[in-house]
Amino acid sequence: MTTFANTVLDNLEIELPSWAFGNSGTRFKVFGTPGTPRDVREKIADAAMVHRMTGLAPRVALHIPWDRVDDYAALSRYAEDQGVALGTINSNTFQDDDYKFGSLTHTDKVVRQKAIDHHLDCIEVMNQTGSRDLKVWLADGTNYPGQGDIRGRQDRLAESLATIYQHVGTDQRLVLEYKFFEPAMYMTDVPDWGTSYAHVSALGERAKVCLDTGHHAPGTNIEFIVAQLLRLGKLGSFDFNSRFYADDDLIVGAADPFQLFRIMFEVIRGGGLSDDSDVALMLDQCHNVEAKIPGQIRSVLNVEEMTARALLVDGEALAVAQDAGDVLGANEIVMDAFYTDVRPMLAERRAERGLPERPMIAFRDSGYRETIEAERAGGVQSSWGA
Ligand code: PSV
Ligand code: MN
Repeated sequence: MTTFANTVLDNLEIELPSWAFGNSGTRFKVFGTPGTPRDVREKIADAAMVHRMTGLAPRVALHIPWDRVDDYAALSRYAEDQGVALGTINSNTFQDDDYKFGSLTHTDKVVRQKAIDHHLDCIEVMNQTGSRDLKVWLADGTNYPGQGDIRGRQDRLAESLATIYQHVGTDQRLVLEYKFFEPAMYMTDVPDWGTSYAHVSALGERAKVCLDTGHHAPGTNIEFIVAQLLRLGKLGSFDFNSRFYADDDLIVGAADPFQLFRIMFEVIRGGGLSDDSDVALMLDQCHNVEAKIPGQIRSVLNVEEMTARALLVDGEALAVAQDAGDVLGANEIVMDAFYTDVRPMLAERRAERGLPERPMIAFRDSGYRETIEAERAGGVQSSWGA
């Protein structure tokens, strides 16, 4: 590993979503799992275990109201005692009857104000937890042509976001996530990076785009979007996951590790992992049938592995081949890096840093799973939505 590669890997931090530790599923079935957290503290404890095993996941993102508590300062202290910090605060305007026809875009001023107030509450939570980022994802959109006035909805969205942004502190940021479908099926109000970019650019410096890897049409060149947003200084954060058909929220890098490699290559190329970068890497995943804690460990390891492989690309040789019009030569340089097995090197690196060489095995042998299964008997298991 070069010194540059080591520095980049040292800068790698992947934030975990609290909701990954709760039960989740599809509209067909949510399976319960022994040991599932019953509250946000137990979710944080599980996230801290992922960090102890990997050294890669020092923060936990919360979703409000799923993770609502009376005392956020106390929750922060609890997280600190566990060895992690609280991270991004995700707003939620998609599970309330009032938002059936929209939230920040709603035609009714009263509903719009309710959605704005929810975001102001989230900022208040951030003030208490010391979180930097407010992540906004909206379920707003329409199902049928003519159902809503596309342009009017954009205008109301811009106005609502501007009101929220006025309350974002000088050390805080607003990141606006896009998604091209679901739950609205004809049109969503923030469908793509361009729309998110237009809105955050109008807001100001501390507003950026959140790129969820699962929110693109099949065949979309996501690494292009990464390169462009970094170039424009507007890539705020990632929600990492992987998908086959829809927003499947599967383990990042599971379906297409090569895509993750290509994304990480552009992140590094654009300075997204340099010392002064403010790009946040976060997972946004659910584990429907696999064990949750190892699911998260696997996920952060996948990001680490593809980052390490991307760092093996010989940048100088690549530039020479590109400039010479050596199409296949350039491609081979990239593929050589992708096909290199970095796992032994990363295991060695972990050992040097006092971390388990093989985190998946270390977790299995730790007894943590057996302990939480025994301890977390009774109560109501958390699930997506609580
Ligand atoms: C929407 O599909 C999304 O990606 C947003 O980030 C939500 O906050 C999250 O999923 C909930 O899982
Ligand atoms: Mn997301």
